[in-house]
Amino acid sequence: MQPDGILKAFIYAHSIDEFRGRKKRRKFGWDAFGNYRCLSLGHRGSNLMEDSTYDAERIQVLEGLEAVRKRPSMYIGSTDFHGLHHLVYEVVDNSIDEAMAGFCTSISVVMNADGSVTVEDDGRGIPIGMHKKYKQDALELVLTKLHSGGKFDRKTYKVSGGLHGVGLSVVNALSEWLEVRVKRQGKVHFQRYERGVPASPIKIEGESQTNGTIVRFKPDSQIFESTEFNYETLSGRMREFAFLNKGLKVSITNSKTNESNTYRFDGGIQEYVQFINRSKTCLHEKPIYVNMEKDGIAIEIGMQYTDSYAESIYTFANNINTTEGGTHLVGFRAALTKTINDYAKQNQFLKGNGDSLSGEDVREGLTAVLSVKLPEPQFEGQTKTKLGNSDMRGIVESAVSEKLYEYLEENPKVAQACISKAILASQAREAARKARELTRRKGLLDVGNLPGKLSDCSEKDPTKCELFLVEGDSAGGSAKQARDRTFQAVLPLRGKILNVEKARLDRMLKNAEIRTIITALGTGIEQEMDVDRARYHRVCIMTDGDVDGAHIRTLLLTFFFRYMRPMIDRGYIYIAQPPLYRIKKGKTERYLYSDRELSDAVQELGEGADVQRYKGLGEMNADQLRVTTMDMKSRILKRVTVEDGVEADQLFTVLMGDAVEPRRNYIQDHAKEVEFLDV
Ligand code: 0RA
Repeated sequence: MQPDGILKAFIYAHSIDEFRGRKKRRKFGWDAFGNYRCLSLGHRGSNLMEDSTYDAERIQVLEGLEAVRKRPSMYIGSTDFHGLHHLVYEVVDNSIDEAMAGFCTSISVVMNADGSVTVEDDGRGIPIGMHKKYKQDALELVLTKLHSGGKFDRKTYKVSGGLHGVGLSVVNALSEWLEVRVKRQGKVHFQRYERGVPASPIKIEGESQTNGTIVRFKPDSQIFESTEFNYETLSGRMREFAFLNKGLKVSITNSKTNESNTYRFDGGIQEYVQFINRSKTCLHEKPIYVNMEKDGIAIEIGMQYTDSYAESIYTFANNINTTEGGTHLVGFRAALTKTINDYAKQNQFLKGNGDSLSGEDVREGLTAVLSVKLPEPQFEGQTKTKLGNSDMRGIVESAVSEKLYEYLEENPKVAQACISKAILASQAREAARKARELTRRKGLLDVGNLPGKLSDCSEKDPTKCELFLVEGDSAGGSAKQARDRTFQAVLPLRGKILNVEKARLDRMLKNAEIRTIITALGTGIEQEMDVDRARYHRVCIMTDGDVDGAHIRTLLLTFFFRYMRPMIDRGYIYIAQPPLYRIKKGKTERYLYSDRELSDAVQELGEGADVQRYKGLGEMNADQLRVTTMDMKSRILKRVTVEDGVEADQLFTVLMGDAVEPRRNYIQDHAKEVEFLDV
């Protein structure tokens, strides 16, 4: 999974269609437990026999772990990059729980040279000692029995739990080996597991005055597509954990490269908001901050207005990023709209009696982070990232209303700045509404009235349809010839599209290229957008491999990120991968998609091979474009996903916004990766 070009580390593009040469051959057969499974994942029988308490309970445990190994995706979502990193989050989650319960102040994560990861905390340590009911040591139970973590009544609610909340046993089952050290009762207890099965009894390794848990595990290469951890990814998540858990120290180290970071934020979410806004121009210096606990529910909110046009609201429930929103977000929005309107009316900011500011108006330019912690979170929605607990709406709404009104009254200057901005937003929205009405009247947002430039496909089922957004009329022409017209549509884009980071909606809707894209997609825009009306479930951005191409791609991604985010979240946006080189020797001809492929091919074909570098799509004829970039059988498409919404938001602001200084700094910092960025 290679991060894509300039969006490296923030928006990852994942290959679909095929994983070249990645397919693993596995042998399947019947195992000792009567399961049909991959035989190469076998247990070491001797481990089992060593222990005499090989009773029914134990068989159950093993069957539980077998189930995990057979269908890992059911427990950790996938066995790709995400699933792999999920293992670390799962272990850290347990330490975070210990921190939430008030017993742990520091967590450290180390990527070891042997590919394993060590997570250490200074909590109470996993309980040691025979468990009466299960007739097994508590430590072994936590590590081998599914969901056993919750079986010991840990007083507080399980706060984090991870997206899948599956516990240490799942990590254990999916690790080639796992070693746990528990510092408790003055001793260091040690046990090793192999593929979830104890490889030793619990031993006392030494003495310790302090308490804590150390888990070291090596992900199983028989399970995961790749077992290489990414430092940036882990580091970003650890930073998020630290922001969301005020005062907790979280450190991360890559022992291969000696990179290291230690995060600790005593300001919690207030600092998080400042961090997100660090390269934006803010309307007030300090974020408005709410931090309260009531009836076992914790609410922490930070909010700060900036001069930008986008709203950036991030919500979390029990440390999980609720990207689909939910009741807490609904409550927050309701409180914001109502409170700002109340204050504005009370202080004669709004003239007419019927005048009021809409939700969009009061959220323009707002950066907010909302974090709730509650006993039994219900996660709903397509990706289980929507909070469902209905009482959260009222709780958040009243908390925010009260604190926000208080804040506005105490800070009249800030209040005035925010409300003036909302009024401007309201006026712009009115202009946009008029523009939209105009466009609607002309039928431009109407699917029945598709732009002439669009060469549509004949298929009508959106799940099968693809739209190629192609840079330039000439490449557009080749793409039209190269496509399969039954399901592939082509829309050539002339020149640069508008930078939406610097324009409000009304100006955006006056831009011909943007309008054409909206019409072709059929979704509408912003609050009127309905992703279910998308006419294509694959929208492929196809630009030249030069500076201009990279710029146009970024402009398009900015547009989708800011105004059609659901298209990205649903996985409908892709980046076409035209080849970078063609190598030819005699009758052998090959297209190469990376410098690595090129050097491999040069080695293989030896002297006298002729290499051509493609700078633009225009250098390929229609046949070449088909084979290399458009034909399902031979192309590679990369799906655009937002790995980290906060980082992506920041990146778009930096790259496409007004401020020159942060952009220059970013480009200097990332000079090596940013091959094609013009300043
Ligand atoms: C169950 C019960 C208790 C603590 C833990 C589990 C625990 C698990 C992990 C995993 C990583 N770090 C951990 N720290 C604690 C409570 C034990 C007690 O009451 O003393």
